[in-house]
Amino acid sequence: ITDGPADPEHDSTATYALDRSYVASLTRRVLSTNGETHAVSSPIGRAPLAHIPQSSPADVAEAFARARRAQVAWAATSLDQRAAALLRLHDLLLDRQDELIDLVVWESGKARKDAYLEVAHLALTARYYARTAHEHLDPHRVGGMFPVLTRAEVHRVPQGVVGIISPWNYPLSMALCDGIPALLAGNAVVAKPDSQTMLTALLAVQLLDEAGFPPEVWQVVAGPGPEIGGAITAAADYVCFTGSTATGRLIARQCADRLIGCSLELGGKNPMLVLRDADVHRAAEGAVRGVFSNAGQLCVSTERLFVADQVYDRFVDAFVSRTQAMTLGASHDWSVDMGSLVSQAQLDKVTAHVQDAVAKGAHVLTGGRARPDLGPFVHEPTILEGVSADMQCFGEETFGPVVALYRFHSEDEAVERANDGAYGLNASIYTRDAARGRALARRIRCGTVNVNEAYGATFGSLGAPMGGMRESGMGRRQGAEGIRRYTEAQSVATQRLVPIA
Ligand code: TXE
Repeated sequence: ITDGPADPEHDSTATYALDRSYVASLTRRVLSTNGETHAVSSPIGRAPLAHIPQSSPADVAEAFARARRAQVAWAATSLDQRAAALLRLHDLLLDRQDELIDLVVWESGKARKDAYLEVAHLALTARYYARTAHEHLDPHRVGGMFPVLTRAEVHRVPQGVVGIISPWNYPLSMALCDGIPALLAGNAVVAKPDSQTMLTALLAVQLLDEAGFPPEVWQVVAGPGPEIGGAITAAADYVCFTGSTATGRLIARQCADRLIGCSLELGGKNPMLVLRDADVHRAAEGAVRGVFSNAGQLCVSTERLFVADQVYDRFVDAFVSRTQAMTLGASHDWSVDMGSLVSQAQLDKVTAHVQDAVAKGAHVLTGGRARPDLGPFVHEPTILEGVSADMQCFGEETFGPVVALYRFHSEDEAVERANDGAYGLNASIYTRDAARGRALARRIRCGTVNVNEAYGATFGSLGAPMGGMRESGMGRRQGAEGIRRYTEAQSVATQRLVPIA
């Protein structure tokens, strides 16, 4: 495997050429008047991709003014009309998947298989919300203390204009998955996708336009987080943020000052528990997906693996051999199992965590090195043993293809260690006794717990809310919570005109 020709205009392994007119057709959707641009290059051979127009704080204000005007008419359309547009978006996503996957791979360097999962996740999200819109949003009658005298009903009123600040790790699904329910609920959106992955986000917006959403209800701004993100939190009626815990905390403070709501999907240090009765091969297969999908740049990915004493050696053999069989690379080839990290910054963080652990006595069972021969930011899938509390990767999120293995002797001990630390996003449990797994799940303080799957269950059921406890954030995407957060409850009570005695 090599990192390919790395020429976005002429790469024969990609389906679409990123020529100038193609890039220009995407970037014109950014609201930018100051003439400034930001150069973006690909993790695949550092190929130059595009110059993205940058927005100023005044552009952000203008984006909000336009969105606010458009939102009124949008909220007056029927829920069925908005749901129909979502179903058209679903079809467009599937029709244009090769093009979308190409862009995701160019911008993020991830494996093509991982990029495909983004398309699937987003299309399913669009369909799920289109089909459940009435269930989540229809007004409903409530019984009052004196129902004979009072008719009380609860309506779901849109927040107004929602600011969405999204990261680079899932350029396509993060670009729209939080915005889809916001639009469906009658809001307009001002979105700031991450600078590294703007082209994918802009192609997604082009599909929104083609699906029939009025362009003015989805404004796109671009620029550095503190300046442009700050202008968003200063003007939005509600903010949805996905990113680091440090930035999430900052945004929460800004929103608190303005008394507006926000949802924050932040970091994790997600545990997996392999119980003594687990099918070790299934658990090892799940661990490969849970740890190395998207090269570990996934909020719900497994970074701590607790294995029962009785199956430890068998599990480790199976996990290490499966890991060593993975095909690495930074290219458009479908054969790549684990792709590149997104940037030098991510590679530096992963390398620092591994080197720090090794310097303090951890043992590398497999991996451990960057692979510049395969791509500038490729890092081997890495399994560590002997990680202790003085090492960075013990409690800090690595957000890369690195996992620490620990042995446990009792389930109480495993639960206690899984709950240790600041985060509470996702956990997984492997056992042949599903009922025992579910009972154990209830003792783990994470927003999602998967039994016999590393992270997939909540994605399989988009009706299940997904998000973090403690420093992993607040609020939920998916399910009823994922759409009702974009509304305010309004109660309307009507007194019946009975004669007053
Ligand atoms: O995050 P930031 P970075 C974690 C992961 C990663 C680390 C750093 O551990 O290694 O964070 O990544 C915007 N106001 N996650 O530096 O800074 C910024 O432009 C408003 C986990 O990318 O949080 C970008 O679009 N916005 C995570 C987004 O926030 C601001 C996904 C994320 O940037 C801002 C990504 C500000 N003051 C990183 N500062 C997950 N939960 O999946 C920055 N931004």
